[in-house]
Amino acid sequence: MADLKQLRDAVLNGDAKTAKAVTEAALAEGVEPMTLVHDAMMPAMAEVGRRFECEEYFVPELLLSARAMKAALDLVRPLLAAKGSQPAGRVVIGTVKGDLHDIGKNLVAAILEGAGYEITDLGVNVPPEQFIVAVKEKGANIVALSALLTTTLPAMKTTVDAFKQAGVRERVKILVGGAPVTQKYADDIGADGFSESAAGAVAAARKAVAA
Ligand code: B12
Repeated sequence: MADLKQLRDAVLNGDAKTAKAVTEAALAEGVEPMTLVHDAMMPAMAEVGRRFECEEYFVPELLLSARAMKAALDLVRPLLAAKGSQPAGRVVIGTVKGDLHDIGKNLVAAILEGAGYEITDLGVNVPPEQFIVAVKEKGANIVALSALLTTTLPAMKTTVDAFKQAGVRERVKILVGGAPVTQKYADDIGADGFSESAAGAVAAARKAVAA
């Protein structure tokens, strides 16, 4: 029987080896990949965040937990990928300039991929120009921006503005997300969509494209 608590504890304790082994075993037993993400990995990261906020955890613990989460997520991501040949849309995704957080962004990428979108993941600390070049190269119709720091939120606006200045703003729908991002902020900077969760990203993408 797959032990979701063991996976949750492994991420919480920064034990990448166990996180990977438990994920492998659970998938082999036929546990739904999204169950692992929603019922074990995300609650674990929420608890990591809580511990960090009340100074029970510090940056080294955060890094270890992030690494354990990534080890588990790497096994799940390919299984979320759609089997259809025609993509639902082409998405360029990245964490904005100055920001190194990528766990939420990776989840959003995995879930969009699972919904049939073709994903180009530019990684973290991505300057506006790099998003623009990738959109042109890939013929993308959606850009997804992630930010986790209040200090990097303005980089979302800078990125939206750079698309306008480059004359390619009309070509794409821009989605924004990350813990400090709100619907109001998304509206203020002229983004086309927002979701506070990875699960809501698919609906946000569909809504933005249909608008
Ligand atoms: C893990 C972590 C780290 C790790 C990151 C590892 C990694 N590979 O990502 C490390 C240790 C590197 C780190 C570093 C720092 N961190 Co940090 N970190 C966190 C922590 C604990 C968890 C973040 C996380 O992964 N959450 C889990 C994911 C699943 O949630 P999420 O990112 O919010 O994403 C979800 C949604 O927001 C949404 N979403 C996300 N992106 C997008 C995009 C789109 C388009 C859409 C639609 C949706 C969407 O979907 C996701 C899934 O549901 C948070 C605390 C917290 N409670 O959030 C602090 C936190 C974000 N960090 C913080 C800080 C201060 C830092 C540092 C400055 C610390 C330091 N003194 O060095 C550095 C900054 C480095 C940098 N330049 O970026 C602060 C930010 C405070 C603020 N208001 O700005 C937080 C809030 C902790 C705190 N309370 O102090 N951090």
